[in-house]
Amino acid sequence: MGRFPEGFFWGGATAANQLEGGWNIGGRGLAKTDVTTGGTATTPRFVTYLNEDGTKGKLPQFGGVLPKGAKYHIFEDELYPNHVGNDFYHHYKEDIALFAEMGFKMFRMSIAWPRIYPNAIEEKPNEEGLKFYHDVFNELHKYNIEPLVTISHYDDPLYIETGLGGWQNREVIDHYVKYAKTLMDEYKDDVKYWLTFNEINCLLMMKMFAPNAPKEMIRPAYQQLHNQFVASAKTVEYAHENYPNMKVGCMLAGMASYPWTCDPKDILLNQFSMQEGIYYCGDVQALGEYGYYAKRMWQEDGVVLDATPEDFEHLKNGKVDFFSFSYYNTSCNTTHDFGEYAGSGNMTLGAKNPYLQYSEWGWSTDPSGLRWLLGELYARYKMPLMVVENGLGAIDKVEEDGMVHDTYRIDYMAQHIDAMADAINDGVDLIAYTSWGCIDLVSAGTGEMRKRYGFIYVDLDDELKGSLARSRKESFFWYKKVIETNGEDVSWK
Ligand code: BGP
Repeated sequence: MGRFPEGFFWGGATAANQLEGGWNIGGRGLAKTDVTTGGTATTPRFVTYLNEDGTKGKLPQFGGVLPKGAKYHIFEDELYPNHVGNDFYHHYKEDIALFAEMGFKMFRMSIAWPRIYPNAIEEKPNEEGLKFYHDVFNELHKYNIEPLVTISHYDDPLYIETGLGGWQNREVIDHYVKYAKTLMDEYKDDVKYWLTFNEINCLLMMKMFAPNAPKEMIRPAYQQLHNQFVASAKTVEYAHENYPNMKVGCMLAGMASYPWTCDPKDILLNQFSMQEGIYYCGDVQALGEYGYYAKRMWQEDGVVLDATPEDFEHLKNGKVDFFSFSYYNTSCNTTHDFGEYAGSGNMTLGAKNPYLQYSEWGWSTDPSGLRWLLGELYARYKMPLMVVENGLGAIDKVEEDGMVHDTYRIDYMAQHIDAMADAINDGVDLIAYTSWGCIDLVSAGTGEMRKRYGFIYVDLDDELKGSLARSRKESFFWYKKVIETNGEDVSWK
């Protein structure tokens, strides 16, 4: 056998809110991303709203609470990058043809929930939304590209928050399950691989990023997560009962971390961090129950879950079929003062690792960490793994010959592909690699277009100006060769 098994799924990954555009057409409802402005590596994205007295208000994307009586609002003088994405809504045929040219075997995409149920609560789905995704799947199948579909990727209908009080309301579980069942019934012949929630563990991110935040701000996340776990498990059960050929996976942010020193206190701190960051969610979704350490976390944060005995039954019966995750970087935990090793950029978690290089956005490059994480996850969950996001966000420059020569991206990805090959050689059952943002799209963290990940360049800038024309970067031709050789040859001139 070569480095990668036959039938390995090479491909790329995207999310509806970051690439589709078409935010107010085809009967689509609003998502939070539609009231979120652009930001940069150092300034946050804002959500915009109208105060009761008619004045304009803005809150940082994460961690704020709307003032009493305020309503989310779209202002003419603000830029909302997700309204445009890269306009995949109108370019999908051209884009999928380019994916096919690279030889993609799999395309990870998400369905915009507000395109199917604009406010989540409707009884009947929006036919125009259903048709759009039929068209996309038909196009993919034309080229034998297997879709991998995320059911919820950061664009739940805004009404869930404004009208239902968010995911802490158990009613939302039913709306999600209704939506997921609609998708499975509708696309049973089109889609075999599903992911229930993108980076579900990010709900606990505040605990990780702002451990000193008031407990009452962290607490709701536990209930929201519990409700999402139940929604996910019920979806898995539905698939298993009705469509035995379907495979449903979980999707977590691969928030891998190391102890910064060999001080046993750092080792312990890092163990807690991995439990809180990854295993809390992974254990429920893949093993069917909360880990032993969950009690400690609940105690620490004063959490009393509103959960029924039936919930725990569903969690047990709705274990996922495979485990998927995103992997970009690693971080370090320490009880020591890290002074000059403090991070910068939009991922300032913990101390900087002196052995790694960091991007302008503060993200480290750590291919060995991927091999390590794959091993940890496989040992624990013993089920097929997929790396469904990985890549380098960078500023690309179109050179005089009209092309982006993104050898830095090739270099980053080649190292990670080698790390995956090593993990497979170690014995890990890895079945897919879909690199993030295979075509340039809006950054989730900063809302920028200039933070590009693609093999395909899209002519659009942060002011949302540009022709939207697509062109092949140097990495396009490199990835084509990687796929052609099934990952044997990752070299480049
Ligand atoms: C993950 C998200 C993606 C994606 C990626 C890159 O967390 O699942 O939606 O955007 O990160 O992050 P960013 O866009 O902030 O560079």
